[in-house]
Amino acid sequence: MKTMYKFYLALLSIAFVLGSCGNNGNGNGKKQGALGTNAAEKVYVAPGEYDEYYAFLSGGYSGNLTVYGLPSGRMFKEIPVFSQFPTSGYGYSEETKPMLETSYGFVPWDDSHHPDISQTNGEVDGRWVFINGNNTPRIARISLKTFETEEIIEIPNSAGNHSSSYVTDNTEYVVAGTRFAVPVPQRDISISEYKGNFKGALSFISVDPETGHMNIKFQILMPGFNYDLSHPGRGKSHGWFFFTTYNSEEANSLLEVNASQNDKDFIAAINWKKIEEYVNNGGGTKMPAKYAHNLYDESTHTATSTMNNEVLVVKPEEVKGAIYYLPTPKSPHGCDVDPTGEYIIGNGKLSTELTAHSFTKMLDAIENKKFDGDAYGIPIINFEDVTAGAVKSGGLGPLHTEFDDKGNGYTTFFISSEVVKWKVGTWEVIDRKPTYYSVGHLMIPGGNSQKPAGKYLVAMNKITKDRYLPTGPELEHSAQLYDISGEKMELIYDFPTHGEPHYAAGILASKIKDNSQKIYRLDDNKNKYVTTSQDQAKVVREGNDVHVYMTMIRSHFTPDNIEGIKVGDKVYFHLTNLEQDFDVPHGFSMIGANTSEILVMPGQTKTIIWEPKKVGVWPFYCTDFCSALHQEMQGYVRVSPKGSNVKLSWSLDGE
Ligand code: RUQ
Ligand code: CUA
Repeated sequence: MKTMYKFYLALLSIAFVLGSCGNNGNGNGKKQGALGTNAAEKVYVAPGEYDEYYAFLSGGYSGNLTVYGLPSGRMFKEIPVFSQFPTSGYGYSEETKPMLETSYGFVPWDDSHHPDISQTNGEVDGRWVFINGNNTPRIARISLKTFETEEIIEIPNSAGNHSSSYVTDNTEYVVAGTRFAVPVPQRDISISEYKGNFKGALSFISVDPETGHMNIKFQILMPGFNYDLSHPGRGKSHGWFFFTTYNSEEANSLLEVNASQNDKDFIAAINWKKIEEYVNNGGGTKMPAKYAHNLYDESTHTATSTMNNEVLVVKPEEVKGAIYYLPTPKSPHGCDVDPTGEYIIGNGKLSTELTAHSFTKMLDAIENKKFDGDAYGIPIINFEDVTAGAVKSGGLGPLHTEFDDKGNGYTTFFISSEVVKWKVGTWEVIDRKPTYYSVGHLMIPGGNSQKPAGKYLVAMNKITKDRYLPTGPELEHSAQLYDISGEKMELIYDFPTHGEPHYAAGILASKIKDNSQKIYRLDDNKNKYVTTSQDQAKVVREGNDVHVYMTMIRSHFTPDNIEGIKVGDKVYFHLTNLEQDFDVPHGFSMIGANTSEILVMPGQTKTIIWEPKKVGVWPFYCTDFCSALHQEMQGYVRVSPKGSNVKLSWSLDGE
């Protein structure tokens, strides 16, 4: 077994060298592509025209989500999710700080991996996008009306929340699976007792069809393997969910060797409908678990964080006939289901082949008990009785697969740096195109649904090297856009991405565009500290706390002069932007404030705190160039010594 492993390693490194050399020709390949075809025309979106698709790329270690247009590759927005974000003040303003609360306290950073758009009847519907925080396990829901993070729920009993956050055909559930097995409940035990004692929790989070609100409906406590990626069954297999596993060896050290011993690991097939029925009838056990649930209320512009104290857990043996293991070669990474729901593709990352399991064969094998033993009581379906075939591509290191609308699959190969197109059902390879370099995920708009759009494919590459002008040792990752409308794929564009995009989700622009919110209506603003007109602006002292109810409109603040503030005070600036006009934010910046500035959208209220440290007269100003007289949008705060008797006073409009 060891020698087998060494053989793979050798194979991998040779291939990597070959791959790299082959690609080192720099711009040459690109020039041929661009000059040899009408590639430029295909990606050109003329000034004033719109892109055809939105693409939402995860930001990886930025913790955020970025929004691009396809085919232009133009970046429209970075949406802060699991990170404090200076550009908008998310996670800095008093209203949004609760979004980043967890059972570990305030955790203003994470590693975001897999965005997935909500679906109705197996089609992406453009209402929300979900994304996972990998490090401190969380799932976020982002509104595609406001493009703001509206909800974050922490996932207990989980670690390395990686096989997440994929949604079912009608967004009944968004799923989160643990990559690292951990003791459940967490306790002080020796790591060497891993085997048999650690568990892998798979969480099914229900989504309210109206509000989108998330709730952990149940967690399945699976054997302690590593649950790497997942995808829902769809169409005929709707009601099932599939998760790849590796480390079925349950090793706890030197995993690169010890977790590569078994020839096959598993795809876990979970009949969630069956388990849902079980818990709806009172099944499962409530166990104590602390996890935060953070919700942003659009009418108060304010988030709240609630700590939950228990979660419903289900052990596999409690629900007979709901969970099976499908043997899958060589530490599979991606777990992808074709648009019909018939085929479940395992991308064995130490393999050269892809394994296609058949849902129909799986049901038949279950019915006729074609099992090959079990793992901790979970039946293992006999390999021959569940596989439908293999894609023998000759590529190395398959990671992820997506599908088009014409019965083709597209798989990325990390080591041989390529995308391979193959036919679903016959498994023959149709085309292959190099990527530059080391491609991870790929995305076809609507890819995780019954209705993918077979026009563009975005390859998300891990290594950029010489694709762009150098920017020091660190380069942004590179995405590459392929036209997949024809028989052969055509590379038509390169564009840099921000952070490390893992997965992405794409959707026709027309499904989002007209629903996108333009302003917050002032008369709907229910923020506790809202000031709806300038004559209501005021300054209120409560002991050492001073509340400034301030308005902003082109091109002044009300009040713009405040006196009677003292060293040692805590000044709350409650800022309301009175504009009711699309795209006219105002910013607020106060010298010495440890949150530099805050951006307030039309009709919105936000609060920042300033603790004056020094006596003097200190200016503030608007940070967003909002009108010809933006530079005049400024004011002063007079700060007197502690104990001074300068009276609290402020200027109102026209006084
Ligand atoms: S992973 S490059 Cu975090 Cu989705 Cu496969
Ligand atoms: Cu308001 Cu600049």
